[in-house]
Amino acid sequence: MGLVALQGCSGDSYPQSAMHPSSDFATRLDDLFDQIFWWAVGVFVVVEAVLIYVIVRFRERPGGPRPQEIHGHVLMEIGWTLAPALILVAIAIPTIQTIFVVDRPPTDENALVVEAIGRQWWWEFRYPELGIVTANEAHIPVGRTIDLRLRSADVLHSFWVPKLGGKRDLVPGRENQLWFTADSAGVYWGQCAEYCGTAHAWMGMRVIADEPADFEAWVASEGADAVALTQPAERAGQAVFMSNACVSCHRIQGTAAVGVFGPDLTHFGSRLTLGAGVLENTEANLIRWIDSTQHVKPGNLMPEVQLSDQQVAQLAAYLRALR
Ligand code: HEC
Ligand SMILES: [Cu+2]
Repeated sequence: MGLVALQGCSGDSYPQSAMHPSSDFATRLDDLFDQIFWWAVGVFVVVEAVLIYVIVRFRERPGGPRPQEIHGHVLMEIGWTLAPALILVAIAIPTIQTIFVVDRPPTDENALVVEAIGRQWWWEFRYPELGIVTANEAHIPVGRTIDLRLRSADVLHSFWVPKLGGKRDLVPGRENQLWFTADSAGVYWGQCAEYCGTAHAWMGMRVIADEPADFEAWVASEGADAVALTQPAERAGQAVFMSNACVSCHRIQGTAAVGVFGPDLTHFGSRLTLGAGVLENTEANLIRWIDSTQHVKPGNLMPEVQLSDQQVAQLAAYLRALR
């Protein structure tokens, strides 16, 4: 689209830009934005052209006659009242149309229900039809309508994945809905867009749109229990996890860990990020997270548990094995 050409940027370098839409919803918003943008460009050009013309044409010249002073010009006043009013009507019509279109319930009977629950300061995703619970990264199939149910576990949050759709508030005590169909596979970045406390700026998410076959594979592995461990360090890490406070806040399906206060970690090792997008999910970053989570993401609701360096390394080996 036009603005992209002006900025000279590519879609990949701006993973969170509403100007590179990848869903029906986001495309409609982007089209609307384009229309308003070009109206604004037109107004700017006309106003500046008239202004420059008048400055040059009617400037005071040395020795020349003083410009004639006039008061009121009925035709011009009608003109500059009517023209903006008509432009506003021209903008209002597609705006209202877009509001109705994106608000219309999906016609796709095959729509996939995904519950997105905002929490201070991370996202929980549930797939009630598939029996899956995960955090911060939602996988969705390309080409199938996603019927998002938005809820909050505590305060106001707002769901916003600019390339797919949003913003829509998550309000405690009520359920909001949002629909979109992703049109191409990719990793789409999102962000909580309603101030929700200390770590609000660190409340990111990823929506990963998979081709249908990849999505099926993800469902099969994500719905299953945590994988069997192979390495001694992983087993040692599991023992550390189960004998410390971790177990009371996190759930790892198929183990004794059934906590629900923090993110579900059943398949944590297959996630791209940790801490709601704060860090890439690498071994070194995971060690930093466990060791000094309050330094990595100040104010977040996970406490720093006193552990030896060896225990932290074992925990990291264990959690990264959970694929
Ligand atoms: C009091 C509850 C609590 C305890 C105890 C706790 N956590 Fe957490 N944990 C959380 C919360 C809440 C988050 C989400 C933090 C955020 O992103 O804002 C979290 C996030 C995490 C994450 C990142 C998950 C993701 O997908 O981003 C990992 C990994 C983790 N915890 C591991 C551990 C380990 C290992 C222990 C034990 C040493 C532990 N936690 C103890 C509450 C807890
Ligand atoms: Cu939030």
